[in-house]
Amino acid sequence: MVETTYDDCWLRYDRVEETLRAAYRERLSHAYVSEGAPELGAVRAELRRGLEGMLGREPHLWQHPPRSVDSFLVIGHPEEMRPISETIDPEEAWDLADGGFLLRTVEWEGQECTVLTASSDRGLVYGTFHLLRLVATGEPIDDLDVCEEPANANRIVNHWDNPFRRSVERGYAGQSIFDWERLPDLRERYFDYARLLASVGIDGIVPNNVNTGIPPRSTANDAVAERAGWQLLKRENLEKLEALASVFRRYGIRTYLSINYAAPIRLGGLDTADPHDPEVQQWWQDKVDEIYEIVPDFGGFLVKADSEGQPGPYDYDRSHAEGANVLGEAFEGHDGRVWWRAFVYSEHDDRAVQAYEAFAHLDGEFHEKVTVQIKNGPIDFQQREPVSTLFGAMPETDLGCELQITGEYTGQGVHPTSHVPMWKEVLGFDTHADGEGTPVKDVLTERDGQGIAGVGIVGEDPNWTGNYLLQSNLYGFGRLCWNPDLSTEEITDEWVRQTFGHDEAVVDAVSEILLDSWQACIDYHTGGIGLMHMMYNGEKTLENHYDPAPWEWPEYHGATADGIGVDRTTDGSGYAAQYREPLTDFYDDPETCPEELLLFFHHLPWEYELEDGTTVIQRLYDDLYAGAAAVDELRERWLALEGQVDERRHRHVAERFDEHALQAKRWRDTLCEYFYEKSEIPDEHGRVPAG
Ligand code: GCV
Repeated sequence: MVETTYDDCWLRYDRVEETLRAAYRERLSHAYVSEGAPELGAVRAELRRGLEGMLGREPHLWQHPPRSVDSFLVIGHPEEMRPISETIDPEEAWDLADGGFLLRTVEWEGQECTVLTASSDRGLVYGTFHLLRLVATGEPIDDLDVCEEPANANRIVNHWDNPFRRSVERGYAGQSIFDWERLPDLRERYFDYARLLASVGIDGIVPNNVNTGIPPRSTANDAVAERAGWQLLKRENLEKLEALASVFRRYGIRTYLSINYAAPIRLGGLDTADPHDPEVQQWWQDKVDEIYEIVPDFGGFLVKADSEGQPGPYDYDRSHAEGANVLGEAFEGHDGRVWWRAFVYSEHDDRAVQAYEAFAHLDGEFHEKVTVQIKNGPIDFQQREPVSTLFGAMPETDLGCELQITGEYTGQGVHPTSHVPMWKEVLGFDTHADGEGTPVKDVLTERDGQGIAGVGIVGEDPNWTGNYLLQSNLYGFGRLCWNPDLSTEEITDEWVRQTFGHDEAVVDAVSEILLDSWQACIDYHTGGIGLMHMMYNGEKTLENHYDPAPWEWPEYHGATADGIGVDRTTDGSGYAAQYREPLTDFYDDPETCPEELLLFFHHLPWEYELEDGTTVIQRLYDDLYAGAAAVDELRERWLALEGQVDERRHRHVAERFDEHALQAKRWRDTLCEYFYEKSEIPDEHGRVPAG
C-alpha cells in the first residue's frame, strides 16, 4: 500500500554533533540484547534505527557478550544474561513496578557495560527509548545510574475516532489513522504511532470514540449503521481489533474498546440492558470471555453512559455503580478493567455541580474492576477550569483523570497552545482529600487500577497533530503520566531539542512560544479571571467550539447589567461546597478566591475592585487585549526563525500563526464589545468601540 510520508515527530534521530559522537559510539556500537518476547524485537529495531540516525552507524547486535571490545550495551531481564546477573541485584530489578527499568554503567570482567534491565518486557522498551532520548538530548551516558518507574499505573490514550467512517470527533489533524475497513491488514503508520506512544511511556490505547452510536441508531440506512462504533464488539471486528492489538502489544501497549451500554440489546438481541437482569449479566460475561479468546491482553472497556444521548443504567433506574459493576464483574479473572466516565450533565441550572451529585455518594460502591474516569474540570476541557471536586470526594474508589490532548477549546490544531502547564496545575492541585498535601497526582497513584487518560490528537495529517508544534502535547502528556513531577520547562526543552535540534536560539524561541502560549490562550478566550464556555456551538451536526459567541450560553458567564460571573458559592449553586475544607471557604470568599477563577465562583459588580485596584470590567478589557497582543508576539518569535527551522515546518506553522493572530483578535473584539454592551462601561484606554 502507498503511504503518504509523514513526520517522525520527536523520534527524528538526527545526527548528534561530531564532538559528542565518539563517546556515544564507544558505549553503544555493540549491543547484546535478549530475544524472545515481541517487545525485544521492537527494542532491537529501535536501537538500529535510533543509533544509525544519531551516530551514523547501526549497532552490532550480538547473541553473546562481545569479548573484543572495551564497552557494550546489554539489555535483558534480571538473571537472564551474565553481564546483568553478575552485576545487578536481581531483587532490585524484579521489585520494579511494571514498566520500570534500571539503566546502569557497570564493570564486568574487565569490560564497561551499559546495563538495561527491567521486571517486564515493556520496561525494556521504555528503558531503550530513555537511553535513546539521552543521546538525542545530548546528555552524557558514561556513568549512568538511572532507576525509573511510572508514577501512574495506567497511561492511556482515548481516541474519539469513529471507526469505518474514519472521522475524528474533536480531531483537527485529518481522518482517523485507523482503517477498520482494511484491518486485519496493517499499516506502517500503526507501528510508528505505537513507537511514538511507547517512547513516552503510554501503555494503553482505546481506538474508538466513546460516542459509540455515531451514526445514530435512528439512521434509515442500515449499511451506515453497520459502521457505528458499537459494532466493534462483533466477532469479525474483534478479529480486526486483534490485528491492531498485535502491533501495539509489540510496544507494551494494551488495546481497549469503547462500548455501548445497550450492546446486549443491539448486538445480543435481548430486550433489556438492565444491569440487574441475569441474562444481561451473562451476555456481558460471555462477551468479555470471547474478547479474551481473541485478544489475550485486552485492556478493558471505556464507557460513556447516560451522557449526551448515550444509553446507560439510568434507563433502568439504576445508579452508575450498578451500571458499571455488571461490567466489572465480567472482568473478574481477566487482567483488564472498566473505565467508567463521570462526564454527565443534564438540564440543570449549573452543570458544574452535576458529576459530583451523580457520583460522590457512590464512593465505595464500585466493583474493584471499575475505575471512575473524571475530566480535569467540572465543565468540559475549558481553557482554564477549577479542578473537579470529585478528585477529593471518592477515596474508596479507583479514580482516573481524563485530560484532553486535542485542542477542542484551545485553538483546534491552529493555535499552538501547550497544555502541559495546564496539566501541571491540575495534577498539582491540593484536594485536601487526606488533609493538606493530597494533590491530584497522589490521589491517582495510590492503587493499580488508577491512572490518566488523554483524549487523542493524531490523525492522517503528515504532521500527525494538525500543527507541528502541537506534537509537544502528545509528548508532554506521556511524560507527565510517567512522572508528574517533571517541570513544564524540562518537558518542553526535551521535546524541542528532539524535534528541532540544539541550536540554542531555536531552542529558546520555540520553548518560549510554548511556555507563553497557554496564558495567551486564556487571556484572549476568557479575559483571564475565570470566565469560560463562550464559544459558538453552531448546527448540531457540526459543532464548532472555535469561534466566539458569548450570547449563546449566557448561563456560563452570567453577564447582566449589574455584573458578571456565576455564583457557585455555598449560597449559590453550591459547587464550592463540594470541595474539602479549607477549599470551600477559600473559594466562597471573593477576597481569597484566586483571581484567575474569580468569576467562575462569583457574580460580581462590573466595578468590583480587584487587588491591584483595577475594576472587573477594566481587567477583562485589559486581559483580552493582552492576550491578542501576546499572540502577535508569539507569531513574531516564530517568524524570526525563518531559515533556522526547515522551510516545510516553518511555513506550515507560520500559516497557522496568521490565522491564530486573526482569531485571537476576533475573540478579543467580540468579547469586549459584548461586555461593553452589557456593562455600558467604556474602556479606560478607549480601545473598545462604544456601540
Ligand atoms: C465525545 C464534549 C465534546 C464532545 C465529547 C464529550 C465527551 O461535550 O464536545 O464532542 O464527546 O465532551 O467528553 O463525551
